[in-house]
Amino acid sequence: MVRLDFGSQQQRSPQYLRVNPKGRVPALVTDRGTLTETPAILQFIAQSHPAARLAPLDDPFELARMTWARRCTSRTRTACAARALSRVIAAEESAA
Ligand SMILES: N[C@@H](CCC(=O)N[C@@H](CS)C(=O)NCC(=O)O)C(=O)O
Repeated sequence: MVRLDFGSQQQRSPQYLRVNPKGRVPALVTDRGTLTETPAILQFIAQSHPAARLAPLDDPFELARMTWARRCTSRTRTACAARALSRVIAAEESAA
């Protein structure tokens, strides 16, 4: 995980703009490409780690409802992504 310092505008640095040309966080670099929108990142994490039970993957309606709710709560999305990622990292570290 890489933390950016907004105070020094690191989100606009040439290095970060190569990761996310929009200059916004979060961004998740995966083996298949980079995701730059929080709902997509959350869904990717949840589907990549089903055992962590981060989303109702077995209920298409509930998953759709949750995805829409995430889009509507713009201020909390980044915090949700960080929390979900932390849970996955913690679970993987304790399994290692
Ligand atoms: N549509 C993006 C929005 C992300 C976003 O606005 N992130 C804010 C932080 S909460 C940001 O990076 N701001 C930096 C800036 O505006 O310079 C998403 O859903 O992830």
